[in-house]
Amino acid sequence: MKRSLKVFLTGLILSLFLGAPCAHASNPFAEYVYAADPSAHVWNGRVYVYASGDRTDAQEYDMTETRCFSSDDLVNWKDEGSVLRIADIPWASRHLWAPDCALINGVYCLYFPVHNKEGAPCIGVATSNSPTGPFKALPQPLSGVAGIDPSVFVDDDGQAYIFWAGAGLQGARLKPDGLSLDGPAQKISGAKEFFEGPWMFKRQGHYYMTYPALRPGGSGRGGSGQNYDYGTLTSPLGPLTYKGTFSTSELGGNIHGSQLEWNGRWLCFYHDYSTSVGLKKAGFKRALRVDELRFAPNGDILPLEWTTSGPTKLKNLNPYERVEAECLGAADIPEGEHAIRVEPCEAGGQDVGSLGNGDWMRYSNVDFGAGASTFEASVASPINGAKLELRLDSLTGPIIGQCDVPNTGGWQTWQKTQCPIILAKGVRDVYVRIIGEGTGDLCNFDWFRFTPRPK
Ligand code: FUB
Repeated sequence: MKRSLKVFLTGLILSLFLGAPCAHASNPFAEYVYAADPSAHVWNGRVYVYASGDRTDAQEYDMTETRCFSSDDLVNWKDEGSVLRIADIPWASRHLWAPDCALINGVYCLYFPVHNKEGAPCIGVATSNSPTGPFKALPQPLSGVAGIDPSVFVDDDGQAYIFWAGAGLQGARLKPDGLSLDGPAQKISGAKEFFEGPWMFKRQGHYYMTYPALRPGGSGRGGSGQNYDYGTLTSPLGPLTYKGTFSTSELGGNIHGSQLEWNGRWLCFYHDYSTSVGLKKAGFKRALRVDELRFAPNGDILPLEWTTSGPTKLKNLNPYERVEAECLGAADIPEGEHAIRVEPCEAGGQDVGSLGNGDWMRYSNVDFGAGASTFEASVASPINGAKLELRLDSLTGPIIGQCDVPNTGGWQTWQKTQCPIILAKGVRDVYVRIIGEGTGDLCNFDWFRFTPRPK
């Protein structure tokens, strides 16, 4: 046998039986859906990202829903669905834009900009006792605020501040329940070329404010692009000392995001429109990204390095516990259109719907340990003959199982299906691909779980 063939076969056998390392890109994340303006917070060991729900048929910034995504590993992102819709805000008309959420006195307060029925830009609050809603909007917008892009910073002493883009960079204290201003709005001076999207964080006792800024000579929107600038402050309401630009909207359009520390690492969430490039109205169909944020020894923010791999994983995925189908490391986006749809599930939470022949989902860093023996999934379909095909590491990787999807009698009539599993050991990526006849929808998928091989 030739040496090269021997090396190849040895590699293949080792990867099949020992487990191959997984090194898959995760930027943009949740790339099967358009979303923008990510505001991130960590609560109870998960990061929650609140985002503008850009429309697939966007003509402008005509968003009608706020979306939420969460993760405990920074690789697999659970699509929590739509947590607020314009239709649920009695005084709103259009343009449900960049949101933020804060935990104030045990209540999750979602702050959102939207135009009122008279067309004026207002900021509203909706509350819930869960970070994923349902959120109920207060009957009136916040009084004393006119503008867009709210963000809320809660200081170490529990005092909450709200910032927004109005007549320049504005800020105010919030009352202890977070539901109204405690004092007048104040203009924060010093934010050179400020355009929108303010975000405050505190590091080593210093306050930082990041914001999308006008590029010299640019309009701040559209083709001219934006810079991502920042300054530091000695107290939340300023003044701000301008420090510079740490990133820029590489494709043009805008950039807007948030920064936080998690497990000793600083992260920057932001957006571009890399999943819609070449499509009509691409700049209104944006994609979520996250990368590590680094600082110089003197505290300056270093230029943000945009990566396709994203931050390193925090942990592996345990396949022996129930995994929600919408907890995705990646999914199919043929030619920029959306192949899969995450939708409310009548069995609770969300499911992945509209699955047709060839559609696929990836679950990353699945830790099979010594090996799995069976796969069980909850599926729904009014069609005969669909299957879930499971492969390791890529769409052409080894097949580890194939599960029939029974005709359950309806798109929301759920049944369990099971199949034996071979070759799944160690830490691997798992691709679930739908196989069946025709070009229409074949099945919906709610959750799955593997069973470990008996010792
Ligand atoms: O998402 C709509 C608008 O685009 C936001 O309010 C701005 O910050 C910009 O990202």
